[in-house]
Amino acid sequence: MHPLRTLVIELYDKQVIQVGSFKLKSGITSPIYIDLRVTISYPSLLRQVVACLQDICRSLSYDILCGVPYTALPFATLLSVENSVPMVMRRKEVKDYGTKKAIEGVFQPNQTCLIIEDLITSGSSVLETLEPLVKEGLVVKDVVVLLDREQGGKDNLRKHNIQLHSVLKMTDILEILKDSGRLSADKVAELFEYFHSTQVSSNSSIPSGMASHNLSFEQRLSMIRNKVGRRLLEIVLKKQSNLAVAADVTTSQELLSIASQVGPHICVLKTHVDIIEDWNETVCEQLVHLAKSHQFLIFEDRKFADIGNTVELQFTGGIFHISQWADIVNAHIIAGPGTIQALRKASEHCGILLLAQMSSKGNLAVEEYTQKAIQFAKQYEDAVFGFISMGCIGEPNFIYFTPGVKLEKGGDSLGQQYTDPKTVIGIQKSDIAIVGRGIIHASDRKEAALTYQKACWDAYVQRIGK
Ligand code: S5P
Repeated sequence: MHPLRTLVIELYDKQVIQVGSFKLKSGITSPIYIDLRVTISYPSLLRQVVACLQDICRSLSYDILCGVPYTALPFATLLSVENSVPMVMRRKEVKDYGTKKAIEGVFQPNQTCLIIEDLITSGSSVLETLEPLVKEGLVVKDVVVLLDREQGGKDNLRKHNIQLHSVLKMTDILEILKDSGRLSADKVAELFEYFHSTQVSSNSSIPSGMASHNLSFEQRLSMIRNKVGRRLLEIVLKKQSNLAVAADVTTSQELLSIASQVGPHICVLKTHVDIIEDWNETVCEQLVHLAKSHQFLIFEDRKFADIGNTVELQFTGGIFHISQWADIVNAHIIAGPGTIQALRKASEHCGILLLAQMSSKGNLAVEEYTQKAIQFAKQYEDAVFGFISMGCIGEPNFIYFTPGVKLEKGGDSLGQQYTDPKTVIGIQKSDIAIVGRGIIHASDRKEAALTYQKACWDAYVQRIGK
């Protein structure tokens, strides 16, 4: 029998691969569960795994090996011994105490390091290992993985100029399990459908520059340069809420009623002031008063996009005088840095978010655009404290806001695409979830806000492993 076929059947028979309904660490339910840690309990199985990895490693050139902790560590160790190639280890814990090294072992800058991983989904664990290796001057070109779930990892790594080599793909596994009679054709068709529909698209996945940090809001507080950003994190921590509500309603009465209903459960209330038909100064004062008493920030989602001079007028003037009451505004980067300069010049009390990605189908904020937004943010870090993005796309000194969040996945008829809070906060590692119709259209908005608050906060707590 072909060695890969033997391996898959053995992985299934030893229950390394299980089919059923499993709640993953991320909170997502998956019809398949793969626990490659089990392989250390079966030396002959472990030997087969390593032999298959070895077949791929043979064709690559490298000076040093590094396994992604923890499951791939024994694989890397055995490969290291087998090939007499030295190994390094990445420390998994966050290094915030000075002298401890991020990478253990002896190595020289510019040596080529081959990363070994057990299983890849989006590629985020590999990227977490990649970052400290690159920081130490090692060169990483290839990753060898036992199993590719084919959910976006290969593309994500390619964006970092890293090539993924896999022993097995999910498709191969399912075919082998079907052919060997382990799974019925219907079951396999159902699993194919699941993997197809849960593809991590390149827009919702982590683009290059993705942060590998796993720092808590407490740890990040002192890293944020802009004072509105810091104030936001203080509120988030105090209220244990990383929920922003998008109050997309058209009357001031509804806006104020939403602000008082959801106020205790949110850190930010997002407005579109230009859709309120009866906006006036008194409404504005009442909203600001509610923000103070319930302790939330007001984010006017104006999406400034014009040349600096026009933006300054739009921000300070007209009938809305946004600069006088908004704590946060956002801007597209399409017109260049002048937009940011104008906002920064007009108000130092207002923090800026840049639109680096969007939630809507077919949007044009692709990888290169996202990278430009990150570059602008770094340039104006005193005023820009974060992004509108589909997850964490940069470093921990910025805050990531994600719109298009709803407990029920799907979308609307005009291109909005929804992702659930657990995925947005737990997997895509965003910080603040923006929920609109999920709460606004609920029969009991207060209760819905509480449900979302809990879901978003739990996902955050689980992510940082508190
Ligand atoms: O890419 C984006 C950016 C934003 S700010 N996609 C979005 O949906 N938004 C805003 O988030 C949008 O303008 C709306 O106010 C909110 C989403 O509302 P929902 O009702 O679809 O949750």
